[in-house]
Amino acid sequence: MATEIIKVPDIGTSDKVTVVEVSVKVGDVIAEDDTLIVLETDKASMDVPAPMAGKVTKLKIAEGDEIGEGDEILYLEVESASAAPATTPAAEKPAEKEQAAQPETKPAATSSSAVKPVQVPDIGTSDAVEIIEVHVKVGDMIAADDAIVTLETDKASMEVPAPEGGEVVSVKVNVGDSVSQGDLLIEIRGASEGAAPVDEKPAPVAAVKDPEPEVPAAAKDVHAPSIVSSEGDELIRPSKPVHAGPAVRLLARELGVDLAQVRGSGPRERILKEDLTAFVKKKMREPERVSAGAGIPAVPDQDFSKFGSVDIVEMGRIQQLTAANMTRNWLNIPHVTQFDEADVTELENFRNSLKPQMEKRGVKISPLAFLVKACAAALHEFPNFNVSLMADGKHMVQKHYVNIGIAVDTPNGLIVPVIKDADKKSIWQIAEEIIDFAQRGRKGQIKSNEMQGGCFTISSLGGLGGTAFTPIVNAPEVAILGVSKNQVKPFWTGKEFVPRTFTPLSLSYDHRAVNGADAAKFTTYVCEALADLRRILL
Ligand code: CAO
Repeated sequence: MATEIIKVPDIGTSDKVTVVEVSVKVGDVIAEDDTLIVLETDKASMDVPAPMAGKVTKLKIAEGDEIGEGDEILYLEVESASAAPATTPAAEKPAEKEQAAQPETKPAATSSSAVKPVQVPDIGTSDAVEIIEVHVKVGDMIAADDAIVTLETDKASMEVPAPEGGEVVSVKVNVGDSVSQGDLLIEIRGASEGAAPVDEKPAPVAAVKDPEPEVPAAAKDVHAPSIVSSEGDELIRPSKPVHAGPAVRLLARELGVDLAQVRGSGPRERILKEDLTAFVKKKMREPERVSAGAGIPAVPDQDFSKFGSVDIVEMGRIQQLTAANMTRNWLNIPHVTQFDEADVTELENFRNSLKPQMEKRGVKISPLAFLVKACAAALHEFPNFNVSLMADGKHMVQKHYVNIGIAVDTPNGLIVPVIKDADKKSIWQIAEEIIDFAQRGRKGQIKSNEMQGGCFTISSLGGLGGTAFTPIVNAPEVAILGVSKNQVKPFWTGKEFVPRTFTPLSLSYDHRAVNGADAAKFTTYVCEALADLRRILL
């Protein structure tokens, strides 16, 4: 064991530069080329890579220090004193250059096995592609499938794996070289004579990238301090040490991304540019799902195919809009739901008595038409339900018209066409409009202007079932009435139980606009109006 003093290499300037990141700590076992520190001037940032592998025993600098060429960075405990001179700047010691200059038959090991060439395999293109990383050096013992080099086109980056294990006896390429199929990459001395012939080349492992602008070439050179312009960017530094090149660090700072949150897919978990873009894309999609900038973490996607057969089905346009609106309303509105039951025994008797006229007119009056009328009257009685809150939090709009939306279930999703001036319309007119909306709604024929201008919404599940539910307020309205299925129940008159028919009502309201006492008064009024329609005339 020997201790090497690692110093700041030639960084292309005689000025002092700032240490913006110390990427290692005492006790870390590092590999050659691991980033030790990141330096930054007001114009550029640069990685200083380790010139050799070893264990960090002492740190001589800290973040914020101003340092220059020749200053001590750290002490490294290395295997033997024959390691590269500690004062050799990393920039002047790109391992590949030395290796490329070495004779191919350099006796790097005692094995008598034959030396075999490893060439660029079929990479799916006849064009020359750039080497962005060389993962091996002379003397390395590598296993079959270990990455030798990483190639990069504008569409993909790919690792070329070793066809067999053995000792690297020469490296023929450097970072930045352009190579194509058949070019010699390295030579290895096979672990055994019986190993598979090296020309049986495994396919390169490709990672498809988005066709986005290339990072500066300097950023790809991981062996020398790389300098890229960072003029004008906001200084956002990783919250913990990460492996990433200067171009990726620069881009992260420009985008305001903490690289510590990005998972690196490169060698030794090095963060590549595509890792950063994938991270940003994912983050950009998240706010759409939470709406209104609520900052609530999105529910992450899962691979459900692990549990059984699945299909990915695109949601329809109406379904997507409904989802966005429901989320917005649910997150923005403090909801409270008031429950009540309306005794509709007499009303149902009256409605049934109208059946001959319904047949004659060809218009069926469902209980919903009476509910619309009762709610229209209630909005007159309680105008504080006929408002919309303004975004400034200081004003509200008081409406002097009564338009009532009806939630209609259609094959494409939920729509809410509006009965305009419901307070001025007869039960027959309201019933006709409901039937028309239901029929045209299911054919997708409701126009968008027919779904605008509502003051209050009724969502009736009375034809379907249920005893109560909590509807979501249809903003900018401040209340919605949920209607469930009529039930015949025993009612105590004071002397005896008699069967009566009740409609369950669920009034959800925006508690910023309406208080609980008003809600109780509102539902009580609706119940009384349904129990005796003459009240509406008062
Ligand atoms: N109790 C018992 N029966 C009821 C009832 C109630 N509260 N309300 C309606 N019914 C009956 C009707 O009288 C009709 O009976 P007949 O077939 O014997 O005549 C039957 O239920 C079906 O009514 P309908 O649904 O055709 O008519 P409607 O006027 O009650 O409702 C419409 C029309 C368009 C609102 C409705 O079809 C619909 O789409 N409802 C779904 C609304 C929805 O999805 N809401 C949830 C939104 S998410 O909050």
